[in-house]
Amino acid sequence: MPYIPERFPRYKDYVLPPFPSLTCGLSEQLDKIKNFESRESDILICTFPKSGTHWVNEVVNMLIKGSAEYGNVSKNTVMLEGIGSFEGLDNAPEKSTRIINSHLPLADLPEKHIKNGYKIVHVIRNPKDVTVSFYNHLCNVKNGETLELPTDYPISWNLFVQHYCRGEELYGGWFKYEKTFEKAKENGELSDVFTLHYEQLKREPLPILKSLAAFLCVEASDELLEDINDKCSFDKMSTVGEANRDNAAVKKMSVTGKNFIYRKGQIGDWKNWFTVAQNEAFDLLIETEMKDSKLKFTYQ
Ligand code: PPS
Repeated sequence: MPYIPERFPRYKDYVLPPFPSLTCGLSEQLDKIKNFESRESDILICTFPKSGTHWVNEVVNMLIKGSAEYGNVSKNTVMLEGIGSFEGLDNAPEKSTRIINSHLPLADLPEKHIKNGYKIVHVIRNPKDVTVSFYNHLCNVKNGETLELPTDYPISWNLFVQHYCRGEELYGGWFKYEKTFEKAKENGELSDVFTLHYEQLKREPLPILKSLAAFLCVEASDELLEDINDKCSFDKMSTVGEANRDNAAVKKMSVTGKNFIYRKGQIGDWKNWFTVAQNEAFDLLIETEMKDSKLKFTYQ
């Protein structure tokens, strides 16, 4: 049983989940993304999957609007690798701020956006919680018409945790993704980047929201920040917020018929999944992979 379903399409040295909305082949889609006509006012949210993209997407949208109202564009409809047609983005008024997102590795993001140093919001989450969240995501995607998973998927957690993050997995793996971003920031290849950690946003949301507003060059009163924080809390987003917008598409893909994106929204759920041996092996992997990195993570 392969760790990643064999039917997941391959691009260069990594695989992506199949996106039912695509109207062309994966490599054509990736070419479109590379050549995407970025604008100076665009905000690109870059995350490895399961790092809090939906959450930060909602926050950024509210900050740009200057109001704590849920919008009507869901994260998935502006995720570059899953977009069926770029027409909506191309036709957006010149003066509007387009907020887009992607889980693609840095090398495959829109060239113009990166070269011209347009704004990027980069979210990082500790790799243990990302692994658990990703595993649950895959387990919750049903076999069938939308994502063609083998019928006996998922594989066991034990197998998943051993293979996850090593090299050529989904989206190229967490380690490669985060190390590439870190290096590009150090080299000055990425200039206008706001990096935030999922755990920081969870623990001290208001100072992070304030700094994010400053980065986005928007005025935001303390009252607005508090409102945004409230509307973007896990409880609200999973009940009245984004979860509703995304419901039709996500529910269709879901084994349970529920929106599986909003699972627990906690720091440290990995402790309910990793055995002592799995955790030791994973710690060793982190130590080896991140030996040259200055990134620090919060695991609980
Ligand atoms: S995806 O599918 O890759 O776009 O998923 P992504 O949105 O990046 O990450 C999903 C995880 O983020 C949690 N989440 C939140 N945590 C805290 N607060 C808020 N508001 C919030 N919204 C989403 C979500 O529950 C997933 O994590 P897990 O650990 O699976 O619960």
